Amino acid sequence: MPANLPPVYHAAEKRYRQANSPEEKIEALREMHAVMPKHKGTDKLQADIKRKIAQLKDQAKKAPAARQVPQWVIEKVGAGQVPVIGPPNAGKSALIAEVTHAEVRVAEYPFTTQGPAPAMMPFENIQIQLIDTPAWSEEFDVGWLPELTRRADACVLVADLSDELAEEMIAFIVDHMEARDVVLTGSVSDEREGFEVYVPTLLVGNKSEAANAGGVLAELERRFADRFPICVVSVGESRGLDEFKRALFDVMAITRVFTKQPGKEADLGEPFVLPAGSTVHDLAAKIHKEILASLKYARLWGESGRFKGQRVGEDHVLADGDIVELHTR
Ligand SMILES: Nc1nc2c(ncn2[C@@H]2O[C@H](COP(=O)(O)OP(=O)(O)OP(=O)(O)O)[C@@H](O)[C@H]2O)c(=O)[nH]1
Ligand SMILES: [Mg+2]
Repeated sequence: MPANLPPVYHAAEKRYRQANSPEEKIEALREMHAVMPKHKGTDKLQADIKRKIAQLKDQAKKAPAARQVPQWVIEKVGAGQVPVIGPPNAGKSALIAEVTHAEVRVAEYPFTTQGPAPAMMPFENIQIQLIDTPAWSEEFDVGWLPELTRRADACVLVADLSDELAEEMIAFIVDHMEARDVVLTGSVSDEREGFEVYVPTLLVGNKSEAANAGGVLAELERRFADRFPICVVSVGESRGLDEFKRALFDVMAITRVFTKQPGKEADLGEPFVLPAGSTVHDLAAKIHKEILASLKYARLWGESGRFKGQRVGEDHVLADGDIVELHTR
């Protein structure tokens, strides 16, 4: 007998699948149970849900420590995860407050931020996940920052242009990351040496309105211009923030692609986000493995095509803004 489950059931089921904690899972399962029609066709499903709730309750009671994930493991959402790192008082939190809608603590005293805090930054048609982090300096070693950065898609290093020691502070962080096999670098690279991970990084000089900012910036440029793109802002005076967003997007090396159905208009809402250099094959794989398996060819509108509606194969490399029509067998 078909179960005929209502939309509210499917919504709760989706919540269940996306839940991170047993408590959230139990809540979603209870909702699923409450809203499902009770008849012969759903007997087995009802029993399954009750059993699952009982198991989760058991788990939650037995091993509260075992399910704890480290605080620096933050679920990735949006087009990429980007920790914002730097010495005390550089304006990391202030920058995040300016470019996202998140409420973060900004204060005159150092070490204001204690744990990692995610916030979404809208950029054109995508959202980039910034993570506010505690200051890292000689006085205070944040042991988990390299771990967070290792898993990240890019990194923002914030220097304080009003601080004569800015160059040393940034060098301290870069060196200590490297000692933990996290290499902050300007552009994405496929090179791998042993356990080393390369993280594309943007260096931001903040407080550019400060009297001594020019000199401090010159020092930073002398040391790091070959290594990182450098972007100069004044969060206090809301200067350079659009350039910051664009520079971060560039460093992330993202390709945004839209899809369309044959004979229909393209859906220009939310793009698929792929690493630069991705192919038609990669796009199909990202959408669904069945689409990938039955892919015949694609038609293409945009930068990477020679003409509108050009027919291309799986290996065709996509460009930012391309519109792709996938044809399957
Ligand atoms: N003059 C000036 N001050 C700024 C600017 N941006 C931020 N500040 C100030 O710098 C101080 C530190 O800002 P925060 O955003 O808390 O700095 P943080 O890097 O998050 O500091 P911690 O969390 O303690 O590591 C605050 O008093 C801000 O108002 C700027 O562009 N110019
Ligand atoms: Mg802070």
